[in-house]
Amino acid sequence: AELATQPDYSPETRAAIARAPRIFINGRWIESTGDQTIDIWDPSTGQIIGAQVDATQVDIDRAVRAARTAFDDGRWSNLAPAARERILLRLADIIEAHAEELAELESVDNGKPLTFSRNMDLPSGLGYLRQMAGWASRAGGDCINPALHPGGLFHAYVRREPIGVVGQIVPWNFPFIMAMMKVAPALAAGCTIVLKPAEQTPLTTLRLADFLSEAGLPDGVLNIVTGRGETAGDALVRHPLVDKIAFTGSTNVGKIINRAATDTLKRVTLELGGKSPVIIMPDVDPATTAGHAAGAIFFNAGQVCVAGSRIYAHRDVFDDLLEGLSAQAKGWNVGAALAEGTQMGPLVSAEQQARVGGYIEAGRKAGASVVAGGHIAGHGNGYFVEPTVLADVSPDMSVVREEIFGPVVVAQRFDDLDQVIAAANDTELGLAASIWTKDVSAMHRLAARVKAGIVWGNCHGVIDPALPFGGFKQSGLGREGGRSGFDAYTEEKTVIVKLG
Ligand code: TXE
Repeated sequence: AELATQPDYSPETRAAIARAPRIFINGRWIESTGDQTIDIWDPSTGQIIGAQVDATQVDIDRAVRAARTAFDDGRWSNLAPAARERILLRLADIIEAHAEELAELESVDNGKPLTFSRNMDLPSGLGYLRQMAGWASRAGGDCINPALHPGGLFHAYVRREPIGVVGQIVPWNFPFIMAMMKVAPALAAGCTIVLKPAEQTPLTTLRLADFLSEAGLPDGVLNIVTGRGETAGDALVRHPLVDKIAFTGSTNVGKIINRAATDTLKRVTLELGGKSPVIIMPDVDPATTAGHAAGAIFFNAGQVCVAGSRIYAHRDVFDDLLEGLSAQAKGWNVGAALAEGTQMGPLVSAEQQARVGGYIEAGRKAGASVVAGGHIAGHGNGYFVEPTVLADVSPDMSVVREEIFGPVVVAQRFDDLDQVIAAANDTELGLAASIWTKDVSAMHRLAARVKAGIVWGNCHGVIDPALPFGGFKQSGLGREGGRSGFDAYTEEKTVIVKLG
């Protein structure tokens, strides 16, 4: 089928991409100390549409020093918590007033359908900001009675204090949400920030800088610097004045960052890759469940850390499920991000398209059957890959073991609970899983045995700012969201006072 082409951009998008490359430090747009830039492209067309700064080590140092000063002089951390809360809520309102503009910018930059940016990315990112704003004025520690001393001899309590300067490095699959998931709890806790968006998708993060002073955020509290991971990102991770690094991205880079942060024993939270199983029990309606399973993998063109990339369907429903799933794959409307009716856009980059194409090829060579899709679609030079379903796979194939991060799912059958649990857990990753059944006890038995940070029952991909989010095993370290997400930006301090 013909893929719909990209309509013209709005005047707001044209203005945002026409800007000269600048970084945002200490409340001001400034030029880089270097002269290197990185292209910005539209994945729906493959066209270069703008440029961003490729920050130097000196740029990173400036940004970190601005954040350090802003933290150390208490201009943010010493505000009344309710004042921080109000500023964050005001920021959310300002962003919301620009929601339509930001949604289009996100779609142009990342390639995701405009309806999704509008109805998912913007509301969800704002949800994190508003949720975490509330924690600012609800934080506190416990008052604990010492165990080895007579009552009344000591007064002991635990304070929670902001960690300090935080370096935050985000990926390109949900640029706005990821930025909010990181910025919101850090600001609520009283930390100051150097935020680096992914080089593929800097646009909404840069636009955010324009709203900060209007919201009342003091200068230097949130600094935004663009640049390459291996240089700018690495300089941030190694900087001795940074107290914590929060990262979302690939498992490989997560390990590199964790090692680099060890030199100064920075606090580290990592949200890394996944290979999440979708377990389908024999009592479901296969046609309906096939639709849900398709959503679990093809949403955002499969560029989702919790994508349901391994389907395990019970033998009784496997054939019908596979048939329904391939009908879904063939029926999804693939096209340009801004085109009417697009359900799945392009992948973010030529690199990602080639990587996903390579996995499909490797699967084919290893003997997998391509039941639907399987092609890279070259239309209009956008980075499209067809929704793809692979069957007849074996557990050792790379398509079963590795995160593909594209619209590619492998479908396997199982006979009983023990077998499916063993298969589902046969991975070094452990981010998420979903279980589809009407059998309540099977649901909870499975939920307890799957090694994953999030387990969904009869749904997939539901993420909420009130709930912890993060991975077991090599899917990460620490949690974002909820109380644990806020606590991850604080240090505990125990105070013990002898009385009398
Ligand atoms: O990710 P990278 P890439 C997975 C997914 C995808 C693969 C590669 O499987 O196919 O990663 O994507 C910054 N020090 N995920 O290469 O490199 C970089 O600038 C400091 C899963 O794009 O991990 C960007 O801001 N920073 C994932 C961010 O890390 C470094 C989302 C992510 O880039 C750095 C994205 C370094 N040495 C990809 N190297 C998820 N969990 O959702 C890179 N960066």
